[in-house]
This record gives sequence, C-alpha cells and structure tokens, in this order.
Amino acid sequence: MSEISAIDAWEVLDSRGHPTVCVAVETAHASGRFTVPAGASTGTHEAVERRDGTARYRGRGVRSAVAAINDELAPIVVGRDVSEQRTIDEAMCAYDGTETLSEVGANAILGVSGAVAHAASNALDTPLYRYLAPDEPGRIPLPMVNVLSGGLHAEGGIEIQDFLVVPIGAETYDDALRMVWDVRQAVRDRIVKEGHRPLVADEGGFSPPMNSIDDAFVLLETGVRDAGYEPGTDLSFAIDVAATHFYDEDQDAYELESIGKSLCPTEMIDHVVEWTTRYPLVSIEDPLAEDDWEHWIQLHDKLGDTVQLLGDDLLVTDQKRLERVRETGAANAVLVKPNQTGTITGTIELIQAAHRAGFSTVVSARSGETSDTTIADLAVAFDAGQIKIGSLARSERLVKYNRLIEISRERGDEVTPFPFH
Ligand code: 2PG
Ligand code: MG
Repeated sequence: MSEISAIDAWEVLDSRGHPTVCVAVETAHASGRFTVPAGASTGTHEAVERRDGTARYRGRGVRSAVAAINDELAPIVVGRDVSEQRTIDEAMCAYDGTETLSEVGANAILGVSGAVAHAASNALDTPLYRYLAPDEPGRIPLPMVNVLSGGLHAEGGIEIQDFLVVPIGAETYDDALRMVWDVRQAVRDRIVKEGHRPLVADEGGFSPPMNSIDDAFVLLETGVRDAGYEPGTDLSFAIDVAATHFYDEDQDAYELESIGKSLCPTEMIDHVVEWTTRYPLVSIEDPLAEDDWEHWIQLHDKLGDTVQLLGDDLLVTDQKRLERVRETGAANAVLVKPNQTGTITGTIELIQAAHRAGFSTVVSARSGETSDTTIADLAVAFDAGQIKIGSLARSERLVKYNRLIEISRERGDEVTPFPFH
C-alpha cells in the first residue's frame, strides 16, 4: 500500500492534565496520529505504561516512552508497509519481549500501533471503521453513559466509581443520546435544587455529596422519572463498582466506608444481588476484586445471565484471562480497553475471541482521555455492541460520542439492542 517513511512522538497532556504520548506515522501520501489514554483505577494485570519517575510532573512524565518510540521502535517500523498492522504490532511486542510490555512501555507501543492504523486508513482515504472491519462493519454500539461518579474518579465520594444509564428502549443512536441527555439534565436540576453545585468528576459525571450507595441509585431513578421516562423500560442502570480499590487483601474484606461496614466477600455478593432486586440494574462491572475468582463465580451463579456481569480489572483485555473466565464462568461480558493490551491487533483479537466464546463486549475509554476517537471506530468495525465513554460532558468524551454521530450518518443510526433481559 504505502511504506512508512517516518515516525515522530512527543509528550502532550491528557484530560486530567497528566502527560501522555502522542505519535505521528508518515507515509509518502498520508499520515496518521494517535494519542494514548490512561486509567486511574488501573488493574494490576494491565499492560504497563512507561513513566519517567523523575521529579518532573511528579514522576508522570513520558519523555522516556517518547525516546523509546523515536530511538527503538522507529527503526523496527520505518520501511514497513503501513497496511501490515499485525506484523508491525507483533514485531514491536517481540522486541519488547515481556508479557506486559513493560520493557519498552505499553503506552509507547500502543501509540505507534494506533498511529499506524490511522495512517493506513488515511492512505486509502477510507474511514477507520471501514478500513479495520474484517467484512462488513457492525452497528452503532449502545452507549452506557456515566451520570454519577465516585471512587477514584471523584475522591472522597461514595466507593462505587460509576453510576451509568443504559438507554435500553432506544432504537436509534439519536434517541439514545437524547434520552440520556434528558436524564442527565434532570439529575443536574435535582442536585442544584438540593443546594449543591453540579460539579463534575474525571469523566464528566456529577459527584454531589451522597451519604450512601442507595442515595445514588435513588437520585438516578428520580432523574429518569423527572425526565419523563420509565426506569427499567426506557433506561436501565449500570454500575462500575471498581471493587479492587476498596478491597483489603490482608482482611479479605471490602471496605465500604460510606455504609460504615467492612464486608466479607459473601456479604459483598449479597449486597450486589440486593441492588439488582431493588433497582433496574442490568450491567455490573468489577463488583469484586480483580483476583477474587472464587466469588466472581459464585456471584455469576447467583445472578445467572439476566444481568451483564462485566470484567474490567478481572480481564484487562487479556486473552489468557479471557480463557480463564470462559473455563470458570466467572463473568459473561468483557470490557475492552486498547491500552490494557497495548496494541490495536491485540484489541481486535480480544473482541473477536470474546464473541467466539459467546461473551458480550463493551469497548471503553479511560478516565484520562484525549481527543482521540479510535475507540468509536473500533466498536463499530468489530460490532462490539456497547460502548462506555464517560458522561455527556467534556470534549474528550463528546468527541467520541460525536464521532459515532458521524459514523451513523454514513451507516444508519440503528443502535445495537442491549443483549441481556
Ligand atoms: C474503568 C475506567 C473507565 P479508569 O474503570 O472502567 O471508567 O476507569 O480508566 O480509571 O480505569
Ligand atoms: Mg472499570
């Protein structure tokens, strides 16, 4: 197609203001760019991002990752055909030599991998989702949209990281966005009416003072009704518990300060099951810690497959952990984050393997984002079915929702139905 003639990388700042890697890949006729996202509630088993660890930016600088791209990865990649995504990704991973890409840095490798994909689609003058799609691209994914934030994304709030709404009654992407927008505005009105400021957390979700997890569910439910919708019919709820971050390994307990309790894993399971009986909760992400396999399996047994049990820190977009989930039945859905695995090829293979094994997939942004829109194209190209981008606020989120509008204008805006009932 077109030979890669040059690679350039530099340090930029992400949506939290933290440094991250931006990469440009050049061919004779086209170029492509990718900017790498970063998590706050990262799983222990994720691919490892390389940070400088010096006083600059309190250790968060990425000059060493940038240097690794320019000095070590560029010689491997320059001269190759830009369409050879898999070969290029494999060559970078082989050069790194570690499972978690910790030698060169997953942020360096993903930066190049993403920029190669964009350069290739630009060289063909084809939208990225069409270039990536193996056959026909899929439908527009159903968005699960953050409305209330806690955990590490809103320090000092309740422990659960995201309370999201899923517009299960929407048939088109346009309806889905508008319904969620109505609910978000209604929740904002309530927060203001109760005398609080509608301040937003890292992903644009509101984080008003809340005394308990139930308060958050009730606020969400009230918001749905205020907006004129029926909870459980028009919009249902999803949560990302991100439980690893309040799990105390020494005590084998989940420390829920907001209810003043330390819960053993079976009590935590009972709590989660109770939420599903009290609220229209259709998707539960990371309700237990990342290596608490035994209790994930127990929870899945109790919930069955009427609810989406979604592994993020549990699975970290990793083939081996997906295989273990398949064998044990620990979950029934997979969260997909390109920077957990470190390459575009790894991300694609994981989505395809998950679908072959019968799992639903949710492509996800990170809490530290950029104006990059690659995940929107990836979700359509591989028919992921669902996408999690954050709230309907802040341009690093909206640029991705808006990219899906652009794609829906070309592909039709029928949205994928929610897969669990
Ligand atoms: C998650 C993500 C996005 P982070 O836990 O699913 O909400 O957060 O990027 O901080 O891991
Ligand atoms: Mg998560």
